[in-house]
Amino acid sequence: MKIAVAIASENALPSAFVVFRGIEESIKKAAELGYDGVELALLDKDQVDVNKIKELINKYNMEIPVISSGQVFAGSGLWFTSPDVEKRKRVIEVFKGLVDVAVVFGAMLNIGRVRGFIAEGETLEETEQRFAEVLEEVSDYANKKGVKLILEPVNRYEINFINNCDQGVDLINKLGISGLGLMPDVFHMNIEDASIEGNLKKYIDYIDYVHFADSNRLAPGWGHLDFESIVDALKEVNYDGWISVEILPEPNSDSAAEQAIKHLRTLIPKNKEKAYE
Ligand code: LER
Ligand code: MN
Repeated sequence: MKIAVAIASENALPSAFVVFRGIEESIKKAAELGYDGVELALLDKDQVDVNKIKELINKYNMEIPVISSGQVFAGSGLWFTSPDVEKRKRVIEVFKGLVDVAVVFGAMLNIGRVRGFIAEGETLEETEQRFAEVLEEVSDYANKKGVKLILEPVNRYEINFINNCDQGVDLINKLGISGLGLMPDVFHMNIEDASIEGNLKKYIDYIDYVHFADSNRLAPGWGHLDFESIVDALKEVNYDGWISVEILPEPNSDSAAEQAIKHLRTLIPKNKEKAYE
């Protein structure tokens, strides 16, 4: 398993749940703290100079496993299930742009809150249908470029559609969209899933990436989740992917990022060959 930390550009909104802001400094800091990579939270493709970022991740021997899209939802007010057809067209365009960024880094692309809501007066079936139509167009494009899409269940206080891993897996099976994976976030699982460890093991064949934050969205070790038990569950089913730390920058970015990696390195040692000196 490898460990990443979520970062965003300098001007990212407070609603971006990232530890560091400012892409260049963040990559350097994450490398120095001993992370293996960074997850890039983007609003849209024009926010970043991919060549510059490529240079930096090579320099610091880092990887970008995932481009995350929460900002498209929180910052641009766009989501897949929007009743407004123009907004659906725009979200498809934005996602195609994010696929173009992801492909440069061999990264996956996440679908979190941006999947959208069950709108007032609409049924779950209507919402799923709209979600499926947008997803199909995005995934056709992503598949052609070799970029994997991953669906993240998010708790009921943030969204009212796909709140737990059971619902995520059911929908993945129902839609039959090729290459769509599951991306559990233990913060949301703690609120919505019957068992964090149980569902991580049960759905391991669907899982491509995992978000970590403690029960209060602080760094692991500063809330009441049992990360030893969670990591043991992932080890038991031979999970060999990424864990990404998506926590609040509290009490400040540096100490949150340091606490997270220190706590997790006691459970997931660093692969020495890859270490940045
Ligand atoms: C939001 O709570 C979250 O976990 C994000 O990763 C999804 O957009
Ligand atoms: Mn998350």
